[in-house]
Amino acid sequence: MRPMVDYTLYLVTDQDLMTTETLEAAVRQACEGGVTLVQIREKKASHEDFLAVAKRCKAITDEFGVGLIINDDAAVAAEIGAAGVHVGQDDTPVPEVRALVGPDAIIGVSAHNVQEARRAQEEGADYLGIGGITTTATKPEAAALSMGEMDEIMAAVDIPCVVIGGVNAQTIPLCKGHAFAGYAVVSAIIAQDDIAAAARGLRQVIAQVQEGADGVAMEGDVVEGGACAADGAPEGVAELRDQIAACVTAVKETNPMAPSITNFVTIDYVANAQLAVGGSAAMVYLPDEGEMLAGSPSMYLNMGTLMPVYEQTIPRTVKALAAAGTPWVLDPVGIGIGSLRSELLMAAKDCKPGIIRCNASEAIALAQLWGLTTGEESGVRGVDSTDSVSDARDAAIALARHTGGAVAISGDEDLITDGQRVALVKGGNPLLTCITGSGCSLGGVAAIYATCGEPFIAALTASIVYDLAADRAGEVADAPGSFKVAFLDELYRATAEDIAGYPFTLQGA
Ligand code: 3NM
Repeated sequence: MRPMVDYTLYLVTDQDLMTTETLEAAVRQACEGGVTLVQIREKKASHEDFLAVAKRCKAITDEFGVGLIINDDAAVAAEIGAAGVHVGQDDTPVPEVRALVGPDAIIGVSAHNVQEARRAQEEGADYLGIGGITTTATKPEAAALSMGEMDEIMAAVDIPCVVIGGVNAQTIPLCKGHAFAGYAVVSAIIAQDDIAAAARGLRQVIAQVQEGADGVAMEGDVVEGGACAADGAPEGVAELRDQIAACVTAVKETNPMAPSITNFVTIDYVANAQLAVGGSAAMVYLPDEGEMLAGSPSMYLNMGTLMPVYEQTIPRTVKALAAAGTPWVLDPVGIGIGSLRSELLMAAKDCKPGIIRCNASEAIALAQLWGLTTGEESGVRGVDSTDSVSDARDAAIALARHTGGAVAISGDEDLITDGQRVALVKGGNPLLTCITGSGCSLGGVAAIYATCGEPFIAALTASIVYDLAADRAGEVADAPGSFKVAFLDELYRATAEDIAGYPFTLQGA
C-alpha cells in the first residue's frame, strides 16, 4: 500500500536558498508553519551526505506526521524508508525507480506537457509536478505554462497534480478554480526570514483559494459586513476583517517600503500618505532605478505626467516586476491620452499587476484596451470619470480575472474585486474630488498594504482607510485646503481596529 500524503503545501528544499544554518532547522520551521509534505532536493550532495541529511530530516517530518519525498535518489529513499521519490524528465526512469523503492512508495514526476504527463502515468507515477505558474530564478531553465496548458495536462491524467515554479502568495490566487492537488514551493518558504510564518501565510492563501473554489461566495450572494461582525458575521466577512487588521498592524510594525514611479502633480502627497499609514516611500523615474527596485515587496506605477524617459522606464520596470513576482499596483490614470500611454499600458498587460487602482471610466477603458471586454464605451474625460462605479463592475471583474490580482475602483461607493468576490465600501467626502492626489495616493497606500497582505486584502484595506479618513476629516474641515491636511492626519490616526471595523458589503462576483 502506498502511504497517504497530503499535497496541499509541499515544501521542496534548496540549501543554497535557505535562511537557516541547517536544513533540519528549515524543515522543522516549515513543519511548524503547516507544510503538509516535504521533498529533500540535493542537487550537489554526494550519496552519503544526501543520506545523512535526509535521515535527520525524516526524524523531524515523522515527528509532525508529514510525508517525506526524496528528489531523484531512489536508493536514499529506500534506505531511509521515505514516503516516496520525485524524478524529473532527465532523471532515473520511473520503472527503474519502482524497482528500487518497491510497490509501497510514491513516485512523483515533473511533467511540462500532456505527452510527458501521460507517459509518466502509464509508467506508474503516483502524482505529477506541473508548471510553473511563472518562470523562476530558483530553476531558470524551467519554462512557465499557461493555466490553460496546465488544465489540459490535468484533464489528460487521473493522478493528482501539484503546481511548481513561481508559486507564492501572489500567484496561488491565480489557481482558483483549477484542479491542483497542492502547491509545491521552494523560495517562497525556504528563502524567507521567518520560514514558519511564510508557510502559515501560504496555508491561509491556499485556504482562501480552496474556499473560493468550493463556491462559498456564490454568484449573486450578498453578505453584509459592518455592525454584526462581532456576533455572527456572515461567512467570509469575519476572516476578511481579521486579515485587514493583520495587514494594517504588520505595516505599522514593519514600516515597509513600496517605491513609486508616479506623476509630478501629486508625488508629494503620495509619499506623505504612504508615510502616514506607516510605510515608507521612494520616488524614482529612471529606467535602472525602476528595474533595481522591482524586487521590493511592492511597487506603485502611475501613468500620469509621462515623460520620454518613461518609454524605457515603464516597460523595463514592469518586466522586472513580473520576473520578481512582485505584487505591484497600476494606476492607469490618463488612459486614452496620447499614444505613449497606450503603449505603456499594453506593455503592462502580460506583466500582470497585483492591484489595479483607478476610477470607473479608467477601468472600462483598460479592460477594452487589453481586449478583455467589448462593447462598453468608457467615459474617460481627461483624468476624471463620467461612468458610475456599477457601470465598471464587469470591467473590474474581467481585469481581476486576467491579472489574478485585485481591482479597486474609487467612487461614491468603492468597488474592490478579485474576480471572485466583490466588496463595496461606502464612505468618504465630496471634498476628496476638490484636492489633487487623493486617487494617486490611494494607489501608493495600496502598494504599502500589498507588502503585508494579498492583493484583495491590500486593496480593500486601502479603500477603507481612505473612506474612514475622509469621513473624519470632513468633521473638522469644510474646505479643500484644510481638508487635505486633516485627511492626512486621519490616515495617520486610523488604527487597525478602526479600519477592520468599517462597514462594507461582500458579494460573489
Ligand atoms: N521544478 P520556486 S520549478 C524544483 O518546473 C523546481 O519542474 C520546477 O522554485 C519545474 O518555488 C522548480 O522558488 C523550482 O519558484 C521552484
